[in-house]
Amino acid sequence: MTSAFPLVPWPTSVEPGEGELDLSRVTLTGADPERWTPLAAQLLAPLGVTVTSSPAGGSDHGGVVVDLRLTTAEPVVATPSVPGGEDESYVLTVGDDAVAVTAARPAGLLHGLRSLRQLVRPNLTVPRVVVHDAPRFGWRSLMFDIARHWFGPAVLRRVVDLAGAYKLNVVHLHLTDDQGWRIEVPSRPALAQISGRTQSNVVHQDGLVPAGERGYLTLDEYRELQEYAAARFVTIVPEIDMPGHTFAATHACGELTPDGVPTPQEGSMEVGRSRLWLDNPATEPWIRAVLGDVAAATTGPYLHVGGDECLTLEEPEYSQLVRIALDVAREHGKVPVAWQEAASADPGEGSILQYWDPRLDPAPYVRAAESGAKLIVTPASTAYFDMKPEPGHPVGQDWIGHDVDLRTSYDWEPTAAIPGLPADAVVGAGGALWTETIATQDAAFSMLLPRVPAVAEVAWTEPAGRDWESFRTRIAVHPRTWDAQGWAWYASKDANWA
Ligand code: TNX
Repeated sequence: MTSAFPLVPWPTSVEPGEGELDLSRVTLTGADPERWTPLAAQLLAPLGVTVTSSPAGGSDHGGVVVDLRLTTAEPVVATPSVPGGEDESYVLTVGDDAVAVTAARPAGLLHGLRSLRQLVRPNLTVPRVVVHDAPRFGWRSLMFDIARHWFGPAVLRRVVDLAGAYKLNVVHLHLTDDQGWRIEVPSRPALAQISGRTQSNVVHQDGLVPAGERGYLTLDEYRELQEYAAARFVTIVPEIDMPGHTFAATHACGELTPDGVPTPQEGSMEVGRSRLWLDNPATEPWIRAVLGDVAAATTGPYLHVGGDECLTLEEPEYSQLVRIALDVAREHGKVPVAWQEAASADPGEGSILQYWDPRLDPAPYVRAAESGAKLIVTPASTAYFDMKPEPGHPVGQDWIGHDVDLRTSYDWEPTAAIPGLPADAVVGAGGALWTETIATQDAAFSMLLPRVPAVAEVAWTEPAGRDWESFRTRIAVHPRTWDAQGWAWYASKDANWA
């Protein structure tokens, strides 16, 4: 079953039929087929499948009809709700001589096409089957750090494609940190102009973005990226990290420091030394202006305000600064998201905390959930794709103290990650790629693959449908697609490569 149907993430149900269909040519019909043609072609053409559409119905081109049907009927299985989330369920039927994808919402149609792509064999046949499917969690995310090293729009579109291929629906962009600032902010142009030039000094020892590259997203590029992602039902969540991880901010905006002198360029991998100051009269107006500009440029419902690793900031100053950021996000109509440490600011109802560090006492997150916060779970111990998958891996970190190989990324349960937390407080799961040691698209993708699919299955598939032996066999045929798209990957010893 698993080798005939190498679907990742594994669906709610898979009912095999008899025989197979030749899918070398397909004709899209049904709901607005012209809208779907470029997306279907992007998925299927790299495998050799020709895609056309026929708004009038029927197959003018002799290919197999793929009928896309939007129903207004009840969803097959209700998608759990997160703020802004919508139904993503679908039914995919590879029938006697046609394919049908049925969904209540457009996102489900694209998920159905993504599943169809995974069923295409090297000889361009697909096995007859009926797939019913819906996600377990409404938030399924991949975080990508473009602050430590700059990655431009072309790479970011590929990251969206990879996330979408595995039915992740959030790409969280870590846009600011000590080493660099990656988004244009009209009210504080120095941020991008000065700190857009800087980055980690681990790979490029001058700590500079290569000449000829801008080093930050203009607002036009940011808008276009969000449109690209939205067409694929992926929400971009921007993160402006504060009140720590702020050397790029204090380097560009000297008024943020106690003596008004800009901090030096920061390229090292050390964390926890940078900060904002609550009693500096420049601080709150800066937070309001920067978060206001980013919120205004953001089409999705979320704004991530950071809050992690403020090792030189004491209470209550830390929590007061975080509260300002959470409030500003809300004032701009956004759902605030923050790293787990922000629990001390009592973020409350309508906020989301992102759990990452299993070394810290979980009691504050349990209390935050009791007062209405929701949690998304991206533990460093299983879902940090910058962790080395095995000792001696050429890039990556190892501070979590063990390898994060494919099996480690697969074998974990989001609702059990935080001891004492009620399961219904968890609204999502995902993974994260930090880029202190990662400077190229190939280095990034070889950390993401094959581990992103593992975490995607953790976030999408109910525990009863998850099975390591099945996964390590299903994933083994996916490199054909990765290679066809030019996505680098790492040959984990855990997978059952054919
Ligand atoms: C911890 S995760 C960090 C990041 C580092 C990462 C490296 C988190 C919220 N903070 O600043 O890049 O570890 O693995």
